[in-house]
Amino acid sequence: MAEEKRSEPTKKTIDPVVVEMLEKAQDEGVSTAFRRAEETKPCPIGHEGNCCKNCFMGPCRLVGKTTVGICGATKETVSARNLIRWIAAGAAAHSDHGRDMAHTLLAAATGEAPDYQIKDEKKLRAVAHYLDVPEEGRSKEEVAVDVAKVALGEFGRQEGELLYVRRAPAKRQEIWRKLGIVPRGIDREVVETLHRTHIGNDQDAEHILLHGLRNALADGWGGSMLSTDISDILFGTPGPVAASSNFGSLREDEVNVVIHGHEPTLSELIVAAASDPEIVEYAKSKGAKGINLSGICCTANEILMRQGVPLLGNFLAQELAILTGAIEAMVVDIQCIMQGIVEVAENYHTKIISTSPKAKIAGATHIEFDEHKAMEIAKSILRTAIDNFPNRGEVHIPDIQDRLVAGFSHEYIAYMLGGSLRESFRPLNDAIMAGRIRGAAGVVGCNNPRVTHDDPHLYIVKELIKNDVLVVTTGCNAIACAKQGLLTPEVMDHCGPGLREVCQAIGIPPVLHMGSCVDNTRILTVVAQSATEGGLGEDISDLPVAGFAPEWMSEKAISIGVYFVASGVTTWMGVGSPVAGSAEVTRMITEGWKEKVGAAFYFEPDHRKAVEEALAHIDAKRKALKLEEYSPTKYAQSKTYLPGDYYAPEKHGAYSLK
Ligand code: XCC
Ligand code: SF4
Repeated sequence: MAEEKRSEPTKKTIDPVVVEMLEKAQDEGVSTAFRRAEETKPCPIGHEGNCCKNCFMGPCRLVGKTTVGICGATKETVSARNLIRWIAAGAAAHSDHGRDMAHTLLAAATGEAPDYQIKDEKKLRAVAHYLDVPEEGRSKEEVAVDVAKVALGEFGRQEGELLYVRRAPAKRQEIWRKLGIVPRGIDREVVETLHRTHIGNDQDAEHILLHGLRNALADGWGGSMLSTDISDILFGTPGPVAASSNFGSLREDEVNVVIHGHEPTLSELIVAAASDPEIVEYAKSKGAKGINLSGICCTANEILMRQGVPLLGNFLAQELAILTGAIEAMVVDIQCIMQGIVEVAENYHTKIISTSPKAKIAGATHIEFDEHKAMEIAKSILRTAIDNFPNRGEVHIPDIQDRLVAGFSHEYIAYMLGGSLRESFRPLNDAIMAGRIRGAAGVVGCNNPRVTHDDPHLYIVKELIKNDVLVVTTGCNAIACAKQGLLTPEVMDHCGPGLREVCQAIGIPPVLHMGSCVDNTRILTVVAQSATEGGLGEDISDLPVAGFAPEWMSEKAISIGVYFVASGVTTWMGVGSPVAGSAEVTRMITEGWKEKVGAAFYFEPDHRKAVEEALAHIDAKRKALKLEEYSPTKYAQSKTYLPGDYYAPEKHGAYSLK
């Protein structure tokens, strides 16, 4: 090992915990994604979208003198096809998750899954209205059965329009109808993408990309939105909750169970089971003080928002968490689970427990989840973790944690703005119109070891709030923000004066944690309601807003980015461009989509430039609306900020925060 070249962790991340753990990984010769990213350079041909492997005459690499594939497909065709296949995969992942939520709702409502209840009846009845399900005078179970069935029908719908399309502003719907990109059925659009991109089919890049927009809309205004809604019905619509983040949330004297993946279905029950007296007693019988839960990726965001369970870390922390030697079990469900965790876990006592019938990992322990016996399975998972506690070796837990406030559903934001009697987005629109808030931005998405971990995420969020732009965040960006204290009241000090004043008056932080990746649809709802509230034009594309995915890597991130754009929000993706090989496709998704749907899809690896461009974009939108020109010195020069204005952990109860 001594011969091996050491890399400098401080160049790989801005998170001190990650630095500490990367040092440990090097000391112990454990391979992580950070190291593998150093060793495995991206294939330059595929990186730019110039490789087609859609048939076995190829794969065709369109580089140098080769400008077309064996079948004659051009760079434009290949590049566009590759991009929309990513959309299909991303939309499929989100939507299949949504489908499972609908199945769980149906099973809960018919009594077949007795461990689940309808926790949020108000939300159920609201969703029933969107889905044309009669609800007056009917029991919540009756309504839920129909809501679940209609939701499931949306996946298999063959004709017409997805019902949720009507939740978009009228003008937006018109744009979609004129272009012929209103999604007809969730599954149908995914299948059609695969069909169109099969050899010898759709070979007009512009036409291919149009369907890409439709497929992404089927995710945003279909599968993902249903997923968020049904999760809220089953587990409650989130409201503010205080918790902690980072590896300091692990406990040396307790059984540490880490929940990782995307679905709340099982993890909600693990949270409940962890405080079951019988389970706690069992943990004590093995020498532990109790059970300590924490989460990674979006399962973490889900159970943070509703249960206050601490966020351990984001995507790139999954392998490093195991290196602490303190984790008895990492329970994974679906999506963003690196196969690498199994190999890392072989060096420690940690058990990787896979649970989804859709996702087994070679070498992991599989305890398959079944919603009909959910609690029983949750308990058996916890017992397996407890049994593993005596096998612990040396433990190294970095002593760093931060506090956070999360749980800003769009319902809660509306309530917060107007109170329970007149929930509305009026005050937000007014603040933007007056220039107190310059605009708003959604900053979301993954980690990618091709860039300095968390650096683009944090830079962009900090720059935006400094410039009076309100930030909403989800996914791994939300976790990055949490770990660096950006979801705390102190962050008010980094805000522009106007934004600070508004946040104090309403009692919100300037960076609002809105949930998991599927919850990006909460952002769609906010922009849709803001656009229809009045004063800021008539359509989402009129709003002074922007989207960012600074460290994206997943196909889901592409689908999210494209449904933002298709909905009218110009979006900046970081890292690099998967269509760089085709100037023509690059033009089509920027200038071309701006003409078609009123928003552009940019890939900008320089995050400083991305923020500058987005601020200019926000100002241009303000100007088009004839709003007052934004001035950073106009408001709130008296510095009246009272720390702790909105932060009241004793009111919301913090899970395991000691
Ligand atoms: Fe996965 Fe949702 Fe990306 Fe994080 S952000 S790496 S997709 S966990 Ni959605
Ligand atoms: Fe090559 Fe065409 Fe086959 Fe793609 S579809 S691999 S470009 S021959």
